[in-house]
Amino acid sequence: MKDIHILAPGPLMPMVLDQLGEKFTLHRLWEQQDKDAYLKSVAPDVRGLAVGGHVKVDQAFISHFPKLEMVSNFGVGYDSVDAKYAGQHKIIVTNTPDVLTEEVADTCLGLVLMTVKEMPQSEQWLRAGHWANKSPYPLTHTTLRGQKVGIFGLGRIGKAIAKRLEAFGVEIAYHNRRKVADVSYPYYNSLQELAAAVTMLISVAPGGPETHHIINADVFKALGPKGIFINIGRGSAVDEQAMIAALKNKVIWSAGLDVFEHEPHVPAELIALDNTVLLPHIGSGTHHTRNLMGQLVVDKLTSWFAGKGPITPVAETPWKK
Ligand code: NAP
Ligand code: 8YV
Repeated sequence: MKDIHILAPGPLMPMVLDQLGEKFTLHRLWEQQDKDAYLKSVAPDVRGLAVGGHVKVDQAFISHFPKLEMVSNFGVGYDSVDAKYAGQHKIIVTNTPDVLTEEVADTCLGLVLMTVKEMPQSEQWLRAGHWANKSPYPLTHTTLRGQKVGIFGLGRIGKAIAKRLEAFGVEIAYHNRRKVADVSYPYYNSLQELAAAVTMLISVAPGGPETHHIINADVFKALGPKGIFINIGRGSAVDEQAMIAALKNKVIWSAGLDVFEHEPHVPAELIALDNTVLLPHIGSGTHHTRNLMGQLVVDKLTSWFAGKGPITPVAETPWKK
């Protein structure tokens, strides 16, 4: 397959780059001095892209590659790829579903407990010497007992989160665009109705234009002053300024966030608040799971260019070779 040219616009895990380099002719755009000139010279031959979420694969970028057949995305979320445009041009987009589901659900439950039980704040209390010199850490106002949890985005990861939450004995409800056939949790027709009905809202929804700022001031108002907001999905789904205002003004009680609107930049105002728990997008961040994701990125390109068809094409590009 050495006659097939693959471009990696940005860095990827070494195990991905090593395998792609062995199988294909791999171009490492980010390592080039004059990236524009390099792109111009290799683009006519490029048939596959291997990308991570840090690279914007929009219409303008895709248009560089007249022979492009596949975009292999490292991550289940592919909001950085214009899959609709790719679909219109018969370019397959693939992502990395399933292999990260349980890992991300584990992280979410950690974030839920950290936020509800103020674990980072209480650990800080100990480290600062307050336990010995001042007093025990104050009792928390929130508890998982009696919570009703609303999941926005009950897909693969959302269901794995719900399964874990069931073990904690909390009530669960959800909102998606469509009702899920194989669950009995109460369904709410709109995000706002869900927020009004629950005490904790967990967002596991994808990014992209359809969900952009969908979690806004009205949703936080509906969630209410005892409400806890958890985001493990995408930061772009949240109006971050509205969230900061809601946290500052106690429109909601607290938030636990793994994702942000302009990653890796987290607003100083959010960092300054003591009713937030902030994680640096570590949802799938273990060697175990990232290796599985990386292998999928390689396997998808290999399968396609070996004439074996696409593995897990996304909804916008569902066809076979
Ligand atoms: P999935 O199985 O496709 O689930 C997404 C769910 O969101 C589906 O149930 C879908 O249902 C719902 N949804 C999509 N668009 C919606 C909209 N506009 N309004 C309401 N509901 C909507 O995907 P997944 O594997 O669970 O992954 C979910 C997301 O988690 C990813 O896209 C990614 O952004 C994020 N993620 C984050 C991390 C992390 O490290 N923090 C790691 C992995 C994934 P309907 O189609 O019926 O609406
Ligand atoms: C990725 C994620 O690790 O899969 C996703 O959608 O958000 C994470 O699992 C991240 O996109 C890689 O940078």
